[in-house]
Amino acid sequence: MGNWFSGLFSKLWSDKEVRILILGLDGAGKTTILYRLQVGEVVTTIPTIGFNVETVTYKNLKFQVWDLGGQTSIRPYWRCYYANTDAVIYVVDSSDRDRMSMSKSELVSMLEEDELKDAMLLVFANKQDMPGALPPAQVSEALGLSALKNRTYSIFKTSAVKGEGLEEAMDWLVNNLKTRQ
Ligand code: G3D
Ligand code: MG
Repeated sequence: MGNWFSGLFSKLWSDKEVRILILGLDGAGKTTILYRLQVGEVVTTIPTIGFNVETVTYKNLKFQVWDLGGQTSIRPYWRCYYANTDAVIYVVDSSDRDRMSMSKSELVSMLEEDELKDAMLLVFANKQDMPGALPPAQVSEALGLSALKNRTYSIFKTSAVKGEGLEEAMDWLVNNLKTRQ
């Protein structure tokens, strides 16, 4: 259990479950981030072929992770996980310019889900350590974040492998979750 994480999230410890989804295209850095949080054992389940869900539960916090993109046939299964979601952490590989538009369309269609209409959005412009990584302002523009309506959101630059930017981002998340509890 990372010290910074437990300190940060101690504000949220109550009886109410807090559900956070970590989503994005494959290779964006989601699993790396999940391990970086050091919240406990990562459990992988496979509800259907080609769809792995990684789950970490710590006290009343539940993080669930899977890859967006790819086969449309498995999309209906994602819906089972959307209910009662408090926040979505959307992870983007800032150096993957070729798939930025795919990342945008996956984000847009995910946010159209009715079950996610009240979920706040935290975007990680990840892999900032890579040469040619787009800065967060450009990632924000590529994802069309300024067009979002009725959505509490923010974007942070991160490097999951270096562990940079995660605390600042999670701090924003906790403070916003706290105001809603
Ligand atoms: P995913 O779970 O979103 O599919 P992963 O992504 O967490 O498995 O990460 C995919 C690859 O990107 C991994 O490399 C991982 O180490 C790397 N990665 C994740 N975050 C960063 C980052 O911030 N910077 C850099 N440079 N690399 C990152 P491998 O080589 O194991 O496939
Ligand atoms: Mg993964």
